[in-house]
Amino acid sequence: MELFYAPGTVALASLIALHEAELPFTATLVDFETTQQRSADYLKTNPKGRVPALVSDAGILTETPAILAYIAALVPERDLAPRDPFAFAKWQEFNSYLASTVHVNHAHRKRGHRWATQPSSLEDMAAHVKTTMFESFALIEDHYLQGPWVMGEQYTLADGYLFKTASWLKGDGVDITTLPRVATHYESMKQRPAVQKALSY
Ligand SMILES: N[C@@H](CCC(=O)N[C@@H](CS)C(=O)NCC(=O)O)C(=O)O
Repeated sequence: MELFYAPGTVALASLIALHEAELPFTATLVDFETTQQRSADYLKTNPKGRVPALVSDAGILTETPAILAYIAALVPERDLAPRDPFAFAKWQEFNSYLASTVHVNHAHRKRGHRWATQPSSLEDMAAHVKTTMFESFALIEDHYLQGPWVMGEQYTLADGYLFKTASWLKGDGVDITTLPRVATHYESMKQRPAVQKALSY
């Protein structure tokens, strides 16, 4: 498999997942400095012009929740996603919340041009990110994060996804120590060899 990634992006969750699964893959850098994500060549792989994209023998996958579910399904014996149908759906609920709400909240700070053009609108959106990120992480702190891992005792690929999104808090103006369970999870994740390998790209 080939994972298209850029450093500092949500693609880290997929890099962590591939290392946790110990699946063979190559990582291909998409250079955001030269806006390679919007080059004609890359758009053939991912017409959305975003990372991550995972190219496998079965086809191309985009969207982090889909990529994580696929990687977990390739190695069921590793229990990287819940087996119980309801627990699996709750796991997808959490991953979907990160993709559809948390990531979108974060993107309003530097990617406001996706939604508005007026400078005052962009400034307003960027200024509000501190609030929306705190609110969504307070929900994760109080409602989703069971501890020590997202799903409780079972480490799953949602943990790498939470780790990546939590890494945005500081830049978004949220002090992670005001979210003690998220902060503990973040520190635990840094100890995992798969995370250290993924951070080295
Ligand atoms: N919903 C997608 C979001 C992917 C996404 O927005 N990736 C960002 C990096 S964090 C990106 O590629 N941005 C490039 C751009 O906006 O030009 C996912 O979860 O994988």
